[in-house]
Amino acid sequence: MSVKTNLEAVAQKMYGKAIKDLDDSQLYFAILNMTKDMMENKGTIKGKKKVYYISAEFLIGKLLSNNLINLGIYDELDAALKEEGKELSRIEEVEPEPSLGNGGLGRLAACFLDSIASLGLPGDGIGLNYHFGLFKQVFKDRQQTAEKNDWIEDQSWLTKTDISFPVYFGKKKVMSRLYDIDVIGYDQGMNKLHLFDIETVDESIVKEGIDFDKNDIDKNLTLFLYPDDSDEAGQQLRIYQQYFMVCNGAQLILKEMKDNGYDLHKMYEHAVIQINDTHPTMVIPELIRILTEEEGFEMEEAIDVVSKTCAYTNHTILAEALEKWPVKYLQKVVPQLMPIIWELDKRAAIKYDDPKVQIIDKDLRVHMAHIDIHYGFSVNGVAAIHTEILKDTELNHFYKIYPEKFNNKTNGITFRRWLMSCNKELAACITKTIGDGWKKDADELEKLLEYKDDAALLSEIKAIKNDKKAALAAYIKENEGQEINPNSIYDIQIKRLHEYKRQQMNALYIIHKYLEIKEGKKPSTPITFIFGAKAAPAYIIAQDIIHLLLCLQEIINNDPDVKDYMKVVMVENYNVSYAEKLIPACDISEQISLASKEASGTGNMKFMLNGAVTLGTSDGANVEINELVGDDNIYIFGEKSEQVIKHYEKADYVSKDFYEKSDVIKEAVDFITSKEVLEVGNEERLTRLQKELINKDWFMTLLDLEDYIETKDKMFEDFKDEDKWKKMMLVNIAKAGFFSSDRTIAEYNRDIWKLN
Ligand code: 26V
Repeated sequence: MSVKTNLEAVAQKMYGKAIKDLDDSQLYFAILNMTKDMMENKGTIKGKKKVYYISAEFLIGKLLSNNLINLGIYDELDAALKEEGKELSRIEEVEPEPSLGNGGLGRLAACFLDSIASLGLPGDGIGLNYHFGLFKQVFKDRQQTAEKNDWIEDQSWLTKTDISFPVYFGKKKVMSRLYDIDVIGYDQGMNKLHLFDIETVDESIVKEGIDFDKNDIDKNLTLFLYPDDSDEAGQQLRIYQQYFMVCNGAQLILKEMKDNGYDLHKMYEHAVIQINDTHPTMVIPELIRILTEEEGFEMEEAIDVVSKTCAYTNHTILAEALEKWPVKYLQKVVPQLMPIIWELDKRAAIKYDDPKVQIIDKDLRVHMAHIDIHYGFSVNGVAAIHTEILKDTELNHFYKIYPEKFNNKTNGITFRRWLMSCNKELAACITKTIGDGWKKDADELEKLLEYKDDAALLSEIKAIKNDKKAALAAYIKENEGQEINPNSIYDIQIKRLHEYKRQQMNALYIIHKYLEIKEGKKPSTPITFIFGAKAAPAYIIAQDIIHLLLCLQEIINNDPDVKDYMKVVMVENYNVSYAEKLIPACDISEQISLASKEASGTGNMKFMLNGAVTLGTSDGANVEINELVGDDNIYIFGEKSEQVIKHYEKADYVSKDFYEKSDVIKEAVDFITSKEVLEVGNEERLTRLQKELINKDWFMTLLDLEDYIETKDKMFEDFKDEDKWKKMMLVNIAKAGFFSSDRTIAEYNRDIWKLN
């Protein structure tokens, strides 16, 4: 049956109408239902052993376009709708975006599910069904405010199952409910994303913005992703969420083992649990608890079986991001788990007396990562340099004990979403040139290198970029009310707002450029600086940086001397869907974290794949991008990670010295509290930010600022050399194959999961 016939039947059944008579919303729901049915018909991917990817975040984004592509029916449906006077890309806009993740970590989990299914491997996700996900960002008075993101509709990708488990918080019992989202592989069968909800959840307790009673666990448990955890109730709610996730996950996994008739004593032959950062770490003591208390295991064997089943991925070296829960909190929320955690601590302490590898420290805090490392069989970092830093410094004491557990898995991205879906024109151009083998074997993109001197192809790629830039300009006009020049250079930094990612350094460059233009030094090509970033509500300095960016946007875009040469746009509520519009339109990809701090980054890979050139530090996966494209096709600046680590060890970085020694730096930093900025901005915020930069600057912005300015100026110069730039674009696309998450997952499977 053709897709059109199928859709016509669904439309008749749901609305008693023909396709052409449906409004956009009805048509979306008709397509949703048809697609869900078609996915179901593909059948589940099966095998002797299955991976469970357990994660507090799955930043899946909208699913329609991706599912249609993976089913292989996108083009057919697009054509069928056109015959009825409908536009599929418009219908896609109707879908609400779930925001079940903060950033890279959650998006990685979503890319991984796509690749696991696309490689035909049996593997399910396990997580939570947050009703409002991460907050929706709304700017008011040039400041960030937070509202709830209501994404669940009566009909959605979620399917309610009949699976429900009891979960105990001490003596308090709650019931869960499992919702599933089908994950269809590219030209493959289907896996599942299992999202657990609490039966008694109550959306009506959310008041102003994202405010709600943090103590009312029965009602609030699955309302939000990582609510503000700056206070005690917030932190405890996070422990409630984590335990709820792993307790359900453990029950589901054990149920599947039993349903399949597998021997729990050999569970590791049929299941591998990949623990995504430390948020799901409690799955280890929870499984041990169930096996000993309910399945008749001796402690020794339970620990052995669980340790052979669990593997851990580390995603950061930032100390403040490594979870250490006070024993007191765990004792209150999950008292049944504490005896197990004490037991695990005792056994580790008997074997190793180094205080650095203890699970429970002298201040009675439980180091979650230490549980994973002692009681899992694999520990991996997410980019080569990150894994080396883990082995050499952060986790060196563990590396000495367990060298065989450590391995690297450089992150990747799914090309289905980040090229085939968000940049169909470039995907088609590539296919026309080298065939479509790259869709299943991303390394084939290297064939493009043969066309390095093919003027026609280079121009075509540039023309596609220009079309994407025009489309983005229109979208930004419509959504942000800002007018940008589609012929300007698009310089884009989109990622969570954090001081280590150094949006503030970019802001200082912008100030520098603004002051230059005011003095009459005008750039020959206009530049548009684009930002997208949410900041944690309790992260004050991050909020201050957003404020500065919005002030600069106001001042610069309205200054008649300047606005024809540069503009600044901070887009509101940056999310996956926005990324899909921004990335194909980008010329310069900003990846400027302080070296050693960004574990990998994955935006850097998405930009590269879409023909942007990276301006970055030697950090995370930038290092591997550099190795692949060579020094001529990337712009690297700044202090190297070894030096940065030494600065921290010696505590010898003094930002004030840099501020006082350099006129360029001083001028830019001083401008933050200039008359112009104070006229539109909030004095308290701006002064606080300026003081932070001069007196602390923990992430060494001023150390790298001059090198950044010089390198960025060079890049803008080089942009004028069209032939050179077009070649750099091509090399970046051609070398991006390594960053396909299909490669990453194949490596996880080869080295860790061993599924077939
Ligand atoms: C979490 C927190 C929480 C509290 C305060 C500050 C802070 C700073 C960073 C984090 C990040 C936690 C883990 C994480 O999201 N890591 C990201 O994982 C991505 C996927 O591996 C990787 O590409 C990013 O570089 C890494 O930051």
